[in-house]
Amino acid sequence: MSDKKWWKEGVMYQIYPRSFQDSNRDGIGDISGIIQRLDYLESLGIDIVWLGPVYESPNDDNGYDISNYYRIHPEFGTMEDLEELLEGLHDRGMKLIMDLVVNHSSDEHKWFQESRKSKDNSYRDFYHWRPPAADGGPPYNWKAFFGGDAWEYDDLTGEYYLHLFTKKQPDLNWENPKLREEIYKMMRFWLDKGVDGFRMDVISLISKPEEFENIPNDNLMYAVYNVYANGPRVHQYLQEMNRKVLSKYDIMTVGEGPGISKEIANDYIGKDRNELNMIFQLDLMFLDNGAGGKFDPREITLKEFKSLFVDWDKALGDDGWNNVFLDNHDFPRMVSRWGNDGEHREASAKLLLMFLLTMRGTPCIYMGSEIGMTNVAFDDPDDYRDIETVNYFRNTKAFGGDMNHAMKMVHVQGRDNVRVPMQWDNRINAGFTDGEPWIKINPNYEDINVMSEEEKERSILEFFRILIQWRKRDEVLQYGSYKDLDPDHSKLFLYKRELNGKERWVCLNFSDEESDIPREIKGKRIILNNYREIGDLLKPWQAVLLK
Ligand code: ISL
Ligand code: CA
Repeated sequence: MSDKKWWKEGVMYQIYPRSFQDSNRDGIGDISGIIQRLDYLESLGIDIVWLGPVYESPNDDNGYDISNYYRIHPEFGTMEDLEELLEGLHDRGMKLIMDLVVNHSSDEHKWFQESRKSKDNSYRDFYHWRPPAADGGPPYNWKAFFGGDAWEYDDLTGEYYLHLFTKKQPDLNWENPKLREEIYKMMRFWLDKGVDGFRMDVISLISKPEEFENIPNDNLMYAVYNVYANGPRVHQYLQEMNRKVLSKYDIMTVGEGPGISKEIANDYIGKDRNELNMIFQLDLMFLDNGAGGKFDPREITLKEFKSLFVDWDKALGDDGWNNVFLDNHDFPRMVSRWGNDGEHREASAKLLLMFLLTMRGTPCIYMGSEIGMTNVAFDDPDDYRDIETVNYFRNTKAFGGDMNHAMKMVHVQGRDNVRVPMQWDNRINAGFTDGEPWIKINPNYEDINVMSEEEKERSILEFFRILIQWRKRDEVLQYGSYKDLDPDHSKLFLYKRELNGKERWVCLNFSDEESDIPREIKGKRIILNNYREIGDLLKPWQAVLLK
């Protein structure tokens, strides 16, 4: 059995601050808005809130471009608000994890402002600068995550700087010990305030190759897994960070890990590594990317989905610890992507929640999943806000691509699917704001909202609350071993959790069709079922937990 830790027993809940609750009618979610919803958060039974970035930022990438790590963006409130939120969560027995975005800063951060001034500025080496190629173009052929080149020319000094994300997100140079000390100092500032840990943005990318080289391939995922991630000194940096900062506090860390494969995951999170506690592995999120990237997706089968979880569980074993999630602020809504958000929305939303809360690993639920919120489909490109989507539309147009097709792809894959506001009730703007929201509301808010879920019997929300209570008082679900009982089945995900002779079975029908009841669960006692009963066949998206 894995060692006991509070962060293995807790349930995480992600808040995207811009879209949770507006409190001052400017149409932007803010910290005071979250404070107004503290009782709701408590009522869910969640333990750990992961708050997206609320630091000062020009918002090129909605706060993932930080211009001052010590200040709260005025649109989100003040430092006092943040302290009040922290206290409010602690009073209710919940913890707060902040987003730590230190692979890159904003180009408006004072470090970068200094760095670009001259080649001998004392901040020059806080970033990666290189002279142009012989033809004056970018020094290397690297591509950025959200389209275009990863090297940007700056005519102040006639050199290029590296940005793996937008050009307003220059990559920090971790080789520089002065930079590292600045980061550690900033981390201590937040930990000393009492925050309970960090979700570390793209932490797998902080160490760059010793020698930059061209990439023999223009597939972004190839670059991520083979060049951008897991650089030669990433473990040295994380061990140093752990020794100098993390180990001094009772906190948890989860590193976002694009490019970390299961074979090397325990190098980051293994017990004796003294680096991180968990990673968010992105293999599943990237699995459907086709040759043209995320906007060129392919179908994936349930078998692939299952084996990914099974293989990761096996690879981490009792040395590492998984984090289990099916969506976040970067990927489509889980019920739209992995379930059926039409006819079987309620059943499939419940099934996916049961999956999250019965797997081995700390579950992380994205806000709105507890009420089965779905993807959104705006008709007008101007209704989209996310820089990745905006760039994609722009590039499609520039290269004479099919805009209708692009729109369809955005409806399926775009990040704004999950960034539209939380749906609280059926009043105008879904109870999110009394002003003009920064992005349109999903028109289905009249049917899908917290208030109507609270009023309904056997709602998704009620199911979620019951599941959480089970998870929290059941050691078998927390620490028990995990075994897939029928890896080849094309519709069912059937697994067993086991601890000290106690067993739990989870039977999930991941399909729009009925399915046979597996013999393994016959005669077992039902703990929780997303249908009223269990007949001779499993219903579409039926989910049953048994003992
Ligand atoms: O969003 C993605 C694909 O559409 C991912 O590839 C994403 O870029 C990757 O998971 C890293 O994400 C994190 O860092 C980005 C930021 O835009 C994301 O919101 C954040 O979660 C840069 O900071
Ligand atoms: Ca506001």
